[in-house]
Amino acid sequence: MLKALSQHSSEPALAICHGVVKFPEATGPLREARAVGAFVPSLLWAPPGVSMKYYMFLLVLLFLLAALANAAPGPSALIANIPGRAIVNLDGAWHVIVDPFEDGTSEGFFRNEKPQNKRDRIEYSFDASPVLYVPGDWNTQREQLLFYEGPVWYRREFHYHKRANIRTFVYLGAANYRAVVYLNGEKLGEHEGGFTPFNFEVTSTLRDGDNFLIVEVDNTRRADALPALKYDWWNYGGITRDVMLVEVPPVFIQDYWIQLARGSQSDIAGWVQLNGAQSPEQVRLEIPEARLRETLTTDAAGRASFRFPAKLELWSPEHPKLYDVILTSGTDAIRDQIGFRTVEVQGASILLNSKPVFLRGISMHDEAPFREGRAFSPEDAQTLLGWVKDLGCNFVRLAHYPHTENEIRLADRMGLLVWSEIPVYQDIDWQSPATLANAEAQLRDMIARDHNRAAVILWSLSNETPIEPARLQFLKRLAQEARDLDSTRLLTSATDRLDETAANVRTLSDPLGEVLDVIGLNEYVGWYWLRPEDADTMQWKSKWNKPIIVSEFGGGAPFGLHGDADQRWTEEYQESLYQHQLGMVERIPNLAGLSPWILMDFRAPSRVLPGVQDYHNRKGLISNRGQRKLAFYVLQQYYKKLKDAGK
Ligand code: GCB
Repeated sequence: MLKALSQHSSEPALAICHGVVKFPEATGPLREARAVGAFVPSLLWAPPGVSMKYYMFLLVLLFLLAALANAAPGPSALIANIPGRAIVNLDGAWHVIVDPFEDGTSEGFFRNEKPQNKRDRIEYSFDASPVLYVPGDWNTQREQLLFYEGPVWYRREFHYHKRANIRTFVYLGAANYRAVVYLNGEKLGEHEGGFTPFNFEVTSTLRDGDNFLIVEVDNTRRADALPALKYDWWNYGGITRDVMLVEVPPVFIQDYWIQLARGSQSDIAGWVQLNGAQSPEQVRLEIPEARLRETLTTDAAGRASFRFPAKLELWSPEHPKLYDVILTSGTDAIRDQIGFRTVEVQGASILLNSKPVFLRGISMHDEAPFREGRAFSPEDAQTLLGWVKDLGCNFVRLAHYPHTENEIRLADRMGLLVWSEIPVYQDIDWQSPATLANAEAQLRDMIARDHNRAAVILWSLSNETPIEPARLQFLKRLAQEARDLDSTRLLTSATDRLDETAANVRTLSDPLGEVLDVIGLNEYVGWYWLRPEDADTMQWKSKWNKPIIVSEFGGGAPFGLHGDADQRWTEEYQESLYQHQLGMVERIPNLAGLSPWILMDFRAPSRVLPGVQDYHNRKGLISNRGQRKLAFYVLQQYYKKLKDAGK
C-alpha cells in the first residue's frame, strides 16, 4: 500500500519499499543512507495548513506501516502436486556470491546492479562470479565450501513471456536453511526450514521480458532453529531441490485431499481447495478407472468437502495400485496418481487395510549414492529405494527431515510404506514460541506436500528428545496440530528413554508414549552401551500397550575393514551386532516393525576418526560407493525369513 501511495505522489519521486526510502537516481549501498539522511530533517515541519498533532499522527502511522512492510512476509499457501502443473524450470547454473560477513543485504546484492558508466562503484558482480548448480548443495560442488556455514547469494536471470489470465508463482522445493527471495529487486519473502517447499506469488512482480531471481540462502546453525546446533548429518547448504515458476489460471485448484474415509474401505472422502474464487465454483472429480465422476460445489472460502461410495482396489506393498485422479474447475485441470488404503492401530498392532502388518524396514538419510551430497534427482531416489527393496523391506524410515517428493512418489509406485519426519532432533529450544511456530510450519508443509501419498503411514514428530516438561508441552502441541491436519495417519516419534527396572530388563517409559500412536525406539545395545552378545539376555517391557518400532540400532564399519567379530569397526563386528540384535528384538513386546540405522554411510561432521570415519557415519549397510557390507546380508536374510513366514 505504501508503495502504491508513493508511486502516485508527484514530487519528489520517492519509492518506499520495505520500509526504506529510495531515491531512484542514486545507486549503490549509500542510496538508502543518503535518502534517509536528507529526508528526516524535512519531516520535522508540518506542511502549511496541517495541524502539527495530526501531522505527527500521520508520521507515526507512516513509520509503523513502513516497519510492517519491512517485516518478513511468509510464503503463500503451498501449491499441491507440482509435478502435475504447468511449470517453467529454473534449475541449472546460477551465479553465486559467497558472503561470509553478511554484506549482501546492505550492499544491495538483491538489486543485481551492473555499472552503468565507468565511474560507477559497485563492489559485487553476479556476472563475474562463479556458478553453482541448482538443485544441489554448495558443499560438494566447490571444495572450499565443504565446511562452509553462512550466507550464499544465488542469482538466476531468465526471460519470461507474460500472458493474460495466467497467475505465476515461484516455487522452491527446498533451500537449507533460511532463504530470502527477491524477484527483480523486490523482496518476495523469507522461509525457514531446510527441507520443505515454499512458494510466492509473482504475477505482478514478473516482467514481460528479462527478469532476475535472487535467493539468499544461509545455513548458519542456530540454537533456536530446527534442527538446532548439534546433529549427526552434514549441514548441506544451498538450493537443494528444484526451482520453478508455476503457471495457473486466475482461479485454480490449490490443494486437495482424496483418500478413503477414515475407518472405511468403501467410501472416499476429502476436500478440494480453490484459490482466487470469488463465488461458488464447480469442481469435477473423476477417477475414470473406478467409473467415478462427481461434481462438487465450493463454499465461500473456495472449499468443497465430499464423501461418496467408491469401489477401489486397495493399495498395499504387495499391490501398489495407483489410480489416475483428475480434478477440473473452470479453466484449471490437474491430474494425480493416488493410492487408497487404510491404516490404523488396534491394541499393539498396526493394521493396513484391516490386516496386521509387520514393518520390515530400514532408516535412510536423503544423501546421494555414489557422488555424496544431498540427494535430489529421480535417479538418486531410484537407487536408494531400489536398495531398500533389495533388502526385502516393505517400509522405510525417511530420517530426520522431509525427503524429496521424488522419493515419496517413488515409494508410492514401489509399494514402500513410509515414515516421514520433521527435524525436531535431540535438544532444541523448547521454550521458544518462535521455535514451536517453526516446527508447526515444517509439520504443516510436510503434510501439505505429501498428504495424498498412500505410502506415507507415519508422521514422526521428533527424534531422541530429552525428557523434560517443556519438551512434552511442545510435542503435545505438535501432535495436536498433526491430528487436526490429518486424522488418518499414525503419529510416532523416535524415543530413547529406557529405565533399568530389573537386572537385564529395560522398560520404555517416555511420557511422550501417551501422546503417540506408535512408539519408535532407538536402542544401541552393543554399540553405545553393552556388547553385542549382551543383547541375548536382555528383556524388554513397555509402559504403553502400543505398537513399537525399533527405529534405530546399528554399529559402524567402513566397507572392507575385516577382523574378528569383537573388533570394533570391522564388518564382522557389525555383522555380529545385527545377528545378536535380531535375536533380541523378537523379545520386545508389541514389536510392529524395525528400521535399523542405516541404509548407506553418510557424511557427518562429528565423525572424525581418521582412516575409519573421515567425517562419515559408517553405520550404513551399504557404503557411500554402493558396496554391500556383511551385515546387509544378515538383515536381508532375516527379512526373507519373515516374509516367507507371512509377516
Ligand atoms: C542416533 C541418531 C542418529 C545418529 C545415530 C548414530 O541415535 O538418531 O541421527 O546418526 O544415532 O549413528 O549415532
